Amino acid sequence: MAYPAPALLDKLASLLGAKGFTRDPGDMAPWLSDWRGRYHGAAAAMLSPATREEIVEIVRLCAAAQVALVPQGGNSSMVGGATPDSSGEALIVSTRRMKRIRSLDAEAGLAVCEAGVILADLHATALAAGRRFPLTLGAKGSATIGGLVSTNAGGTQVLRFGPMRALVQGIEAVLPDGSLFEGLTALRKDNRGYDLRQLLIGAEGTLGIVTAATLTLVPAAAGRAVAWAGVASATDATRLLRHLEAALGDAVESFELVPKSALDLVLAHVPGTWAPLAAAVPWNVLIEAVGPNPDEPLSRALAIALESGLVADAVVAASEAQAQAFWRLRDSISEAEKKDGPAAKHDISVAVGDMAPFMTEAAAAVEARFAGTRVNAFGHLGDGNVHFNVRAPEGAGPGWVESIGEEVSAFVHDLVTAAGGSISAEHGIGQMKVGELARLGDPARLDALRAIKRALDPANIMNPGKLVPPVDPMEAPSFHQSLAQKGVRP
Ligand code: FAD
Ligand code: 2HG
Ligand code: ZN
Repeated sequence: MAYPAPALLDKLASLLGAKGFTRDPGDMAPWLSDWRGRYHGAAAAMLSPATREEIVEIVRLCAAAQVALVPQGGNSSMVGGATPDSSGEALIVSTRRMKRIRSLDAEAGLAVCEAGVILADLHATALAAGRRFPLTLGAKGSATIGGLVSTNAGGTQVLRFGPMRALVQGIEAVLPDGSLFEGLTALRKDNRGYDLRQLLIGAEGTLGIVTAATLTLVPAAAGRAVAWAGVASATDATRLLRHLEAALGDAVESFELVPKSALDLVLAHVPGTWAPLAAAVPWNVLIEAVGPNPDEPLSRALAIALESGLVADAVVAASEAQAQAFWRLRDSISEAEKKDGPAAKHDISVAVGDMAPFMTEAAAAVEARFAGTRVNAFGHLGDGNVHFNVRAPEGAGPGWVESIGEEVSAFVHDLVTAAGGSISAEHGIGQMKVGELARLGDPARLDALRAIKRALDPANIMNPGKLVPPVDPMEAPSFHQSLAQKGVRP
């Protein structure tokens, strides 16, 4: 990879104008570190194009000069996916000026959004048209359509509607040679060979820059009921989900697990929050059901669960404000955990029915092996995906994740792999897990990933160092390399 020559930077500056080009360290600083503050990079410049044509030109120029490009949306990646490396050779390509919803067809249930449209803005626009985009997550105020597509994001409505992959009908993207893939048409049937659209979903910016996407909208919910329930164990939480599904069918849209540890973190660090239940319970679940009048069947189903002893206590939100307060508790867990101190983060999945026993056994094993650590496992239990985060022992310094935390992660990932699960359920690989993917990935899958990357991006200009492990695992950043340097064999 080459450092961009002054002539190239001049060309880009005149192409993009003052609003679209900066090398100012102050302007660039917020975009050079990840949300969790674990990765810090450098860039030769930050480009903020306003149109897809400008992106085509940027990519053509940089492909010819073999200059690395790091696509960036809201920079809310949990795996350092949008943070450039420390060489300072790369150019950030931000979609922050591409915020237009090009069209919204309420009848057809389709919205064509530019890559920089912020998720919460799409929610609001769809709602005003009597529709909704059924994917949401805690970073909805900053995550963009381009970032969500490129990470195949999940969130808290996957239970019913699936992840981004299930909601993207078309994609427009600039490929690594600067050609424009115009695939926005929403075709229900299209068998012209390999599906480039699906290949770009979850590609984490390594196969091109998504400029727009055609997304599915569903009818706005007639009503919603949000409840908070306390249970004795994660196994009881899974039983409660099955009970609610039997009683309410697919009206159950969200079923989020919140352990006491996570609730305590939120109550301690997020002002204006309070516990929904009178007495503390070991595990909480946040439930959302939709339909014409979902309060009544949800309350009835919870009353049956209370009578049978499956649920210790439960409250159905009496107002929209209370419903939002419950969701705030759930959506603030990451922020509270970050304020509290270092944690080794693991976005894992196993088969839905295996998750409760896995969590219990894995938490005991981790806490026994690494004295003082505290497992904080929360999230999308109904999808078999929890964030199995391991908090550092009290008083541990900020370098804990880079030292012991990586050994903890190797330990957790080994357990997940042995259970037939995934080390990345929804956040992607980014730079955080490249080494672990190389260490634990199925060789056939890794070979195919590398072959696809080589075929579409032979010069490796698109988000280098992310997602695709190098052939020699010792070249992988972080994990494997640093563990090996420390003489640790995971
Ligand atoms: P960025 O962080 O900017 O980029 C993410 C990746 O996509 C990078 O690899 C980047 O290079 C690439 N990229 C960005 N834009 C483009 C583009 N236009 N073309 C090609 N590549 C591009 N994720 C979940 O799945 N579920 C959750 O529940 C969830 N909750 C979160 C809660 C919080 C508080 C935070 C901070 C994050 C959460 N995330 C979650 C992670 C993150 O928000 C999502 O992965 C989101 O999809 C990232 O969007 P972004 O616009 O911020 O992308
Ligand atoms: C969530 O579900 C996000 O809240 C973030 O995916 C998880 O902070 C995390 O580990
Ligand atoms: Zn999540």
